[in-house]
Amino acid sequence: MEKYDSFKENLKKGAEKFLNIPKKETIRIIGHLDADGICASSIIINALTKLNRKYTLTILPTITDESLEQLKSENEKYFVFVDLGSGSLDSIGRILSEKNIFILDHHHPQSTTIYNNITQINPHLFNIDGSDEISGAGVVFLFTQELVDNSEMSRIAIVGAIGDIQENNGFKKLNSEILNIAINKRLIEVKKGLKFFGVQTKPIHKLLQYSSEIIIPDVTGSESGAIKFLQQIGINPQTKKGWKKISELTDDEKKRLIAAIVMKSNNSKPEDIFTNNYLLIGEKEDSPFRDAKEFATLLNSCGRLNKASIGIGACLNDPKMKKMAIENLTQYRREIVNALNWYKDNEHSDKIFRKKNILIINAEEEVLPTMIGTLGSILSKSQDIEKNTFILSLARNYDNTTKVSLRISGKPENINLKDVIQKIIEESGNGSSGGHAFASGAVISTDYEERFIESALKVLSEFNFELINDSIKEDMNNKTVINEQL
Ligand SMILES: [Mn+2]
Repeated sequence: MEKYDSFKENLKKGAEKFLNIPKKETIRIIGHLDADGICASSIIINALTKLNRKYTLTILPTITDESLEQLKSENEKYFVFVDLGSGSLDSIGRILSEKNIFILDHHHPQSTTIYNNITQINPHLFNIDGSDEISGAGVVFLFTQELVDNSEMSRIAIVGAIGDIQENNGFKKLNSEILNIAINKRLIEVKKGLKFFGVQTKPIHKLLQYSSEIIIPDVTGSESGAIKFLQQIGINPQTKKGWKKISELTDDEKKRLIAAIVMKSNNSKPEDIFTNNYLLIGEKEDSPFRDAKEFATLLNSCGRLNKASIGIGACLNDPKMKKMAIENLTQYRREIVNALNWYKDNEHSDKIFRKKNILIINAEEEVLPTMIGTLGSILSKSQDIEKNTFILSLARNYDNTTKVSLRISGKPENINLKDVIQKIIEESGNGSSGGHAFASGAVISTDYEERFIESALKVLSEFNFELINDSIKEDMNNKTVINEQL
């Protein structure tokens, strides 16, 4: 049987099993705290509501033994992990051995061990690459379609895939099947547009100024340059009400803008300038819910500020929650500024340690644990940090654990940050890791901070960058754009 048929067969079987859960049981959903995880959670909630099932939901940044011990002590017997779980398969199998578990995930399974109490639905088990063919939200969507008609959530599955950076000039097989459902149901329309982030919501001159994709000499990075550029091509950057957005241009003005960008930018290929925009039908032109990319960013910011429930409400199309999600974005931007200010103020204190190729930041309680990865990502792209510098940052959670994140500047090839952090964990003897090649993280016990930092210094000092090919991978560069362009 073809691998896709086998996967779908598996979805069907899993769904049959799921429907056998007695109606009186409350289903415990555990979702991942990122845009994809929030989408995945809302998709299953939508289906369970239709099926008249009772559920409770918890959103976790990562699975730890402590969180599993907590779940073990709870009364519920039926658990569904969405967009996480496979990476902790053995811990779940060991600690939750008395529970009935469903794992709907697209991350690499930790092992090939079969647990009788675990039904795992994961494309990797069928040789389908979950890193770019389907997201957690996509897996959950296809699963729920076997339970009940949940097709209105296809648009949210696309937001999830975009949140996990699975779009690259279109989608691959399974994601594109889901997109077709959304297009046929008139939920999403795909339009070619300029490769700017925030096309729907930001003024044109700001798009030009802050673009990291379309580079125009004297315009990119300069507000006055961007304004002048618009004036030179006969576009007044202002309206009576304020700064003009792309949606306010006439067709003729749009053509002139595109022609001028094509002529003056440093990008030679059209695919460097244009991108697919996935637009949610029914959302207003200037709404952050209109473009799936902006929607995903909004969900990320909800997760980072521990307000995943607002994001879930937004995915379920609750108008009040959608309004709160937008307000949350303002708060999120403020937190980014706070984190950067803390860094600047403490650059020369003993909380920040710098040596060649290594920057270690221990923010302790000064930066939100959910923001520490964002701080690392922003620093990894900053001019002040030398190329090939590992940025290891730590901030404390409230439960005597510490969140660690690892980034690297200059995006060298052949370095997998998930492997690197795993090595540090093994060296220090404490913690569990997550993430991927270009952004990884861990949760450790706060008592181990010092030992972890020592181990990190040992592991990170062993890298010889002269031997590492540092040519920049185009797609890797694109992957971080979404979260940080705020
Ligand atoms: Mn995911």
